[in-house]
Amino acid sequence: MPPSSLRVVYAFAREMHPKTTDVFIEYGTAGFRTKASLLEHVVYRMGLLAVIRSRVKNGRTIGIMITASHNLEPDNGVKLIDPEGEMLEQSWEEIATRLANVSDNDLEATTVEVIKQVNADMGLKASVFIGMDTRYTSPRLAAAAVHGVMALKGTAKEFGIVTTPILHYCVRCRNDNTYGTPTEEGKKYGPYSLVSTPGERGQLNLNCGADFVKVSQKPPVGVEHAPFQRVASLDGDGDRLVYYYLDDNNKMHLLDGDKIATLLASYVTQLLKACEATDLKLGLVQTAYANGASTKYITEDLKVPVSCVKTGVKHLHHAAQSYDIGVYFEANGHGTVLYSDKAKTTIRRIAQEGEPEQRKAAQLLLNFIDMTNETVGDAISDLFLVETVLCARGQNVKEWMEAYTDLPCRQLKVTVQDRNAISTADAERRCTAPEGLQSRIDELVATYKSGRSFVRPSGTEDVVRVYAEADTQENADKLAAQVSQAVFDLAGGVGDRPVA
Ligand code: 16G
Ligand code: ZN
Repeated sequence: MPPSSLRVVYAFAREMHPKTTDVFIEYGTAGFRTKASLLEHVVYRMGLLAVIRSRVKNGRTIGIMITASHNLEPDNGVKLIDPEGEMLEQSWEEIATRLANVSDNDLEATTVEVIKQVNADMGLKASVFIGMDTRYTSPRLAAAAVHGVMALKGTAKEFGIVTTPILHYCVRCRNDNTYGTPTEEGKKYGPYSLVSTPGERGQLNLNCGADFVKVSQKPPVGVEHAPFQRVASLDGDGDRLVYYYLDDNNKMHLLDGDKIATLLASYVTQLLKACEATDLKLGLVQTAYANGASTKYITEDLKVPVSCVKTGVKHLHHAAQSYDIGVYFEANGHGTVLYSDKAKTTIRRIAQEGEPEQRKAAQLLLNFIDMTNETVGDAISDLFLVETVLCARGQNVKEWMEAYTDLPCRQLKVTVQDRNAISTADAERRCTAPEGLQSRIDELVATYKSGRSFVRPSGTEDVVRVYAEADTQENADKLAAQVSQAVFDLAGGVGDRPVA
């Protein structure tokens, strides 16, 4: 295709989706995310990029999801989904960032440059699936994505309002029809009922949702529960799940991603034993946010290998692929289970040829696999997996909780001049800059029983995050406050000093 035909890339940009801001934007942990009003030109350009990516992948389908997940309503975001239903390959994040930030005048030339750089055959067909969340700014942004796809003569298919994991699933199915049917119904979830949609005037994620429940350690505002009723909280785009219940003193008990991971891993381990698939290795992947008690339980009681990686689903997903069966969860409720081809083949064979008891266990495992959304953590699919295990074991939520006792923990954030002044190593568990901060953290941690703390720059907000755990809630709170203070002092804090 001669460059002259890319004129339309500029024309659509100028007339329909002009860049009206000079604020630099970066493809971060989960795509671009900021105030919705700053995003229209970015999403248009991601439409362009999705077409180029589809052609580089021989015309296979690419996904574009418009959402800001757990963020509040005025935000929005966009992320690309690769043909296997995975997140965009990391090396393309820089290309996405470049394309998002050039001026309208330079857009056409930069598009030509990118096409050359990635060696895309622009004569091929291109297919892009587009989905969005329920934010009121999403339809306008989805339209911008469609226009980007049109500008490079790709075919856009709109799915309207879907969860993030459903779009990942549909992309995967479209490219690999053995995985399922690329429709919402294809993932046979069956009926479920929404208990409540709190939040002032029904605003997405406001005082409710998985992130609110996990970080504030409080139930959503304005919801009533019977004691020991099992309640699930999801986030705005349906890829996070946490559970909680209130006891008879109205105290909340949270079952986070770690609790879910351990429940699922212990059940799969139990079935693997029952079907005697001894050559299949199961492993669990966590991040530094995993509660120390969960890691101890996994290692010492479940006797399952566990690895720790950097925050962000893509890192966990990648690490989980190195096991025959990899269970990965962030404490905040993102996660799923991955099964290698070897695992699937072995289990299918046992279901056919094994002894009766083995066959039964293998069949249960096959059903479990079928219910898993392996492309990315899926709150609804995860919810059914949890319910399956509880039902199979006849366990209630309290019994599930009692497998191990979480160490009390606290998360805080500190605003600093430049959060990238903080560097980390060892899966974010140690901080290598600024100088002196890690030794200060070590000193503080040493004064607490079961103390642990780490700091890291957020990938989604302009803050430094602080995590601390200790033997009591009071101590966890104190440690978190002291470490925040150290960050403030040594990493250029701005605004009010955190109160210790
Ligand atoms: C994004 C990530 C999530 C991570 C969070 C950390 C995906 C799909 N989402 O929401 O996994 O836990 O960022 O946010 O990767 P932070 O860097 O602001 O702490
Ligand atoms: Zn989300």
